[in-house]
Amino acid sequence: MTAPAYDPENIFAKILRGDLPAHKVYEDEATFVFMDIMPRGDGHCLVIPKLAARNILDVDAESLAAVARTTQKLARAVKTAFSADGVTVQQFNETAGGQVVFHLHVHVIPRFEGVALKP
Ligand code: DGP
Repeated sequence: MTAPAYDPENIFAKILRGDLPAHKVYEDEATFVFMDIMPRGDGHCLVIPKLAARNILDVDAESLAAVARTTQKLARAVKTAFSADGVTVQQFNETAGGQVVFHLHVHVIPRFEGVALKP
């Protein structure tokens, strides 16, 4: 089955273009990190590639590697910044996989012993 095409009008593409505001946390040549607008916990960030990619099913290997590097950097940074006990890293693909915004993104969420994520 053919994957649906990338839609350049998705919300995260608009954030990358500066057409929509976002609380930027980190940026390098290949990736951008900003706060999730509906955080499931304190410090909930999203890591995205700058190149167009719908999700993990169609991203190029180089962008995916850049996202992985930034995700590790962020996971370490938020764990320290929030004095967290752990970090949840989550990623969803296509509607059936729980994806809502169709630009590849990785959730990075600081976690604390005994504290559940908000739904
Ligand atoms: P999902 O595709 O299921 O991984 O969920 C998309 C996430 O994106 C969800 O946690 C909320 C977040 N989100 C949706 N719209 C915006 C927005 O306009 N700005 C920001 N910062 N986050 C958003």
